[in-house]
Amino acid sequence: MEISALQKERAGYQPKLPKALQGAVKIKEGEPTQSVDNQEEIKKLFPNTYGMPLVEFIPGDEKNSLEMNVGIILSGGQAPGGHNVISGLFDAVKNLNPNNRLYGFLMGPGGLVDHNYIEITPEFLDEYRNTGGFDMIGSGRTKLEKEEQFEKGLEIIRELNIKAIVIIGGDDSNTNACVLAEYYAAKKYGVQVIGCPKTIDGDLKNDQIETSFGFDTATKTYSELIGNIERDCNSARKYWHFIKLMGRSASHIALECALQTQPNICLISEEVEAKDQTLNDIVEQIASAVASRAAQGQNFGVVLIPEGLIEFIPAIGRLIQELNDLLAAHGDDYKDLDKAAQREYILSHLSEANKATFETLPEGVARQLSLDRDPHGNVQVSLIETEKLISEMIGDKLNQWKKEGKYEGKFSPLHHFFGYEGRCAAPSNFDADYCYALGTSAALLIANGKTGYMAIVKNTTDKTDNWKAGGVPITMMMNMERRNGEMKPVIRKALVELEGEPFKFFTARRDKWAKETCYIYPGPIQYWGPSDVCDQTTKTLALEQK
Ligand code: FBP
Repeated sequence: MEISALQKERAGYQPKLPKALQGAVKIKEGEPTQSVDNQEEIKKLFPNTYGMPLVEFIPGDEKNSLEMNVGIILSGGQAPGGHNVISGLFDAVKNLNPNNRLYGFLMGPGGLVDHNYIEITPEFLDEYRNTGGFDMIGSGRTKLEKEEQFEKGLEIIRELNIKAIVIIGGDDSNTNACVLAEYYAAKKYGVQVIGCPKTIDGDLKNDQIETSFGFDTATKTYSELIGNIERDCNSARKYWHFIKLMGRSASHIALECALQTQPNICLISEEVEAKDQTLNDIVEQIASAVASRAAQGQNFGVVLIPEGLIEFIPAIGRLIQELNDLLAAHGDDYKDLDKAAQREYILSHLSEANKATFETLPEGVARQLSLDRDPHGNVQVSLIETEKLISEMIGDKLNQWKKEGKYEGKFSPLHHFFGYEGRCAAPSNFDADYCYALGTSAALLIANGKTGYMAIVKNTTDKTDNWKAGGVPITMMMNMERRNGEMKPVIRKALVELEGEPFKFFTARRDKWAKETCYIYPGPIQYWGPSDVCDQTTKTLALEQK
């Protein structure tokens, strides 16, 4: 494989491993845990993996030389650092015993079920150390939920003499990891399952998980691009840039990018929901900012829009809920209809209130909401062009105000969507170190006989040396939620907290950013140089942990 000069240099980077993970370690167990909600139901569904204690690694006396083969799966959307989780796991597994083998299941959880795998060898792994992407073994969104999938997986697990499976994924994939761990424990198969917190969306976090990996690199990459656009915008002074940012539900990415770049406007879906705002309210709010900048002769600006916004507008959220149930219940007869008949079908089945909302939506958006969900039951919001929808409506509003003599100015919108541009970026030093430590923790959880745990690394705003590592029972993060028309146990997603420090920091400054031009141009991620340039965490993490 041909590689760039940067990749060559970067391959030699040795991730900084926290002291807690160096040398011989042992486990310190805490108190038994409880799920975040619906304790009785979750306990009943997970009798073998519920209530386990939190664990932390502390210095141990002797090195364990356990023989154990391990299987690894990358699941869901790409996030920078995945290859480093595999490197950390590989090095730790080999360090325990050089005969140990690491197998990578190909193209996501489906690889386990279909027995598609490779053995990860040192030479093969070396090409991927500190690189972005999931191309080492590929990723996929197959949902592991059925008994026959678990049993099929077991066949190859037995054949390869695998002791444990590590699933690197977001909230949905780790929910599946927990279900799989429970199933193998209930059947007493002796196979362990460990999860690892991944997602650029940043919504897999809680009291135990400070951040999901990939969020740091992805937001720095988007912020670099937003900064470049801001500088262009401030140079030409003639466009309004509408930038949609990934993050299927939560607005952590948009908020973090706003903190890094100080755009004129950043919408936060969680606030829209809390204030019960309509699409029209949002349009008026942005149009007013455009008008007031125009009054100062500034016909330019930058607006950040979180990808998940549409689902958080309460009326549209209610419509999506009903559509989810409708599609889950009537999926088959609906699928074979043509476009127009599908629309008719939906309109004739929706309740009056949701029908009214559906009819007000532009046809493209309505159609997108009525298409198949991903395997986890999510609307594919990355395909909805919210940035165009909103800017078009703002244009209409400004024209109306112009006619009424309330506004004078020029409004030329441009549109961007940043998502795929950042998901495979070369990991920042933070993500490279964090992921390597997560992989090492996963290996040590396995060596200590744990199953149904997620590997964790804490204290991440301190120097790497002082990071702490251990595991959290996945059941601790679960509650019951409605999915595809049924109540299911799932990991609770972390949305932007309106009382949290990052949001408060933003709201204290946003009026000034809207009126004046306060852009910050963060520039590209740096790998070498002063530590306060190369090793800084996200602003979100810094504010949350301050
Ligand atoms: P994960 O939750 O699996 O990490 O994926 C997150 C994400 O990148 C979202 O931001 C985005 O909406 C979605 O994946 C896009 O999905 P796909 O990769 O299937 O296009």
